[in-house]
Amino acid sequence: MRITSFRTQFACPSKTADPVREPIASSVANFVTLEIRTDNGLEGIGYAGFVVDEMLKPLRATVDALAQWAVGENPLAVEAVSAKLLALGGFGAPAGLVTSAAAAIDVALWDIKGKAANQPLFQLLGGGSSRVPAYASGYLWRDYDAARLAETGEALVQQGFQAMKFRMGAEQDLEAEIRRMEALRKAVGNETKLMVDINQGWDVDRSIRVGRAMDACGLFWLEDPVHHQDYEGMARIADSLDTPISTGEYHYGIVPFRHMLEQRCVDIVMVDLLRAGGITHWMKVAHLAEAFNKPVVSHLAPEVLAHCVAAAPNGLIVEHMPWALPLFRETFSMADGEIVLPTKPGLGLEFDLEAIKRLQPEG
Ligand code: SMN
Ligand code: MG
Repeated sequence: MRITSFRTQFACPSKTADPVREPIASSVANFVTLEIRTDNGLEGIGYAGFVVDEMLKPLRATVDALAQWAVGENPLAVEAVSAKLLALGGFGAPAGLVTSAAAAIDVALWDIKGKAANQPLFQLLGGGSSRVPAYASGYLWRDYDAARLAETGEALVQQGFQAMKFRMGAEQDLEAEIRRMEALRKAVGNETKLMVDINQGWDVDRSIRVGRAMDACGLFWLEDPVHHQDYEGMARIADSLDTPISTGEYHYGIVPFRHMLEQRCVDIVMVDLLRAGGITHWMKVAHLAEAFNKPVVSHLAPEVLAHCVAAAPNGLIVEHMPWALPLFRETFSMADGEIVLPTKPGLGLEFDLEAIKRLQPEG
């Protein structure tokens, strides 16, 4: 089998996102979609994105350049194609664009691989179940006061979510941070898993001080309290707190995860699909984490990564972030707080070409 052609398009759900309820989506829910075709009539899809408007054109140019290098290659040879594209792209430098573009292609090739084998992706990757726990991520923002946080959290419980992530790090005084957290806990009850994301906003001392209050609140994890490359600082925080530390979403490729795991700065390994380099590389990090007896969780792209979390023996929970869902005709369903994956071959996804047409950027 050979790759014969490809097509890329822009798709910007940011255009229709509500800037108050979905502040980040209205800035970064922008994508480059990719369709790859083969000489035996199979088609695989993928996308790159989660970038501001201004980055869309360079991102599409990078996907186009790398996809052109993939034409003529065997789509089933995912490792070989990925290695070739990363090398030609300058070994992932500039990492942001090249690695994301290579990841989009890798995802499309796994989709083809699943269709060729007539198996859903989670099964092809070795998973046994189409169901995987998920947590709501796109709703509880840093600038919400305690009342808004509590009200939104309660609504998510009503919708059936049993786990959800909120953000902290905007308050000047520690008491205010803790009051927000306690208000949310009270609203969602002790049975709901609560994660908190700091997006690298604190220093080590503040992380340990607020983190001790979190230990009392029973949080499921504390995410990225300090800069993602501060392995030593992250390790001190992890050592000082009972609340598990999750980090990893900001790292490119697979090698940084070796250092994070060796330095014991992570309890729950979070891996981004596009920054890792695609499904091939996401699964490698999952297996590396398994060797350190650590669970792995996804970052963004639930319609793709739910397959990977379902397949990894140490897969813990999927981030349910809905930003890319408008690109597809149908995705997964939810039942009892879990994602139920489609059992069609490959990703089980089809682009909604009409929706994509409506989501074109201006100018
Ligand atoms: C996040 C950061 C940046 C873009 C999207 C999402 C956030 C998360 O850190 O973990 O969801
Ligand atoms: Mg995060």
